[in-house]
Amino acid sequence: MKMTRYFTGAVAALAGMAMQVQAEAWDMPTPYPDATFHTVNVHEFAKDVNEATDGALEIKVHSAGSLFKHPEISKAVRSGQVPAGEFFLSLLANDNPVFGADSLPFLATSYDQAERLWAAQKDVISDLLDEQGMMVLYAVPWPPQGLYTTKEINSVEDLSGLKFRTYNATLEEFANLAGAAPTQVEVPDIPQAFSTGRVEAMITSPSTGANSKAWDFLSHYTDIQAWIPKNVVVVNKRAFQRLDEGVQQAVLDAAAEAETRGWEMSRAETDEKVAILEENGITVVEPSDELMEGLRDIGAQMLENWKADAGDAGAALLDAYQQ
Ligand code: PCA
Repeated sequence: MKMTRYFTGAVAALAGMAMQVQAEAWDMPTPYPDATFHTVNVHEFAKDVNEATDGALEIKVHSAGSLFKHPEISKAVRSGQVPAGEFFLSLLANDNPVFGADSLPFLATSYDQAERLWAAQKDVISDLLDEQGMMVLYAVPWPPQGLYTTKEINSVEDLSGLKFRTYNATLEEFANLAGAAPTQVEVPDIPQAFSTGRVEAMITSPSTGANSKAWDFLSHYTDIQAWIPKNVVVVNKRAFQRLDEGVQQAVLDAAAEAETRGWEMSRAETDEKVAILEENGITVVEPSDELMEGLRDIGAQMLENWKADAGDAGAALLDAYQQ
């Protein structure tokens, strides 16, 4: 029995009784569909907590925005409407630009860089979320973001005028700078947005492209590996503090495991999902030098804009990251 990890002998028996009396169920909204590796990881996390606490805390995962729509999830946790939730970290960039650092083009494009960026972000983000009554449990990155289109793209000019699916403010800024027309679309709505012609291009991971069956509605994947954005899993602080100490520890332990497992899953996803795109007939393209130069120019401009917005906190974050 896993409980023996933190209780022994008679203490375990007593605590076990106490836990049964206080058994608690948590609703946990998440934004992405069940087949998404992040969601698989969250389910695993919930199962680990349930087992480690011998059922004292049962976390019920509500995936794909079914309980709260994605933009509402952080607010729901903040206000205590739900005790825990998962969301795309950079969605909070409107509160403070440091939340958006992982979505800046070409700042961190490899997993090693993404790890260093998260190490540099973690404390300031934890403090900011703490002020909002939330606590960070773990963060997991998506695979590097690539360009999906209905035609071959050789330069930034080729993106001009395209109806462009976006998922946060930074990507919207990117689309505008590329001369495209941004529209915010949540992952579960991607296939319909393409098939009805509402959008005709997007930047996202091989995971989201493959899970959305991108081959049904577009033809080209250009492997620009532009940034590695993260999801974060948070709890409401008061809800966490109400838990028995042993249960709190079990949640923290399961979260640490979920973070390690999630980063491994993400690394494994990249090649696996690109292969699936290819098998299903998508043309996978290495970006031309001209395209990359144009994209890097946009990235450089976005970094300048971000620095101006993010002030001292942003400068400190970049310093920590670049060390
Ligand atoms: N998939 C999510 C976020 C980043 C990613 O790879 C999306 O497309 O919204």
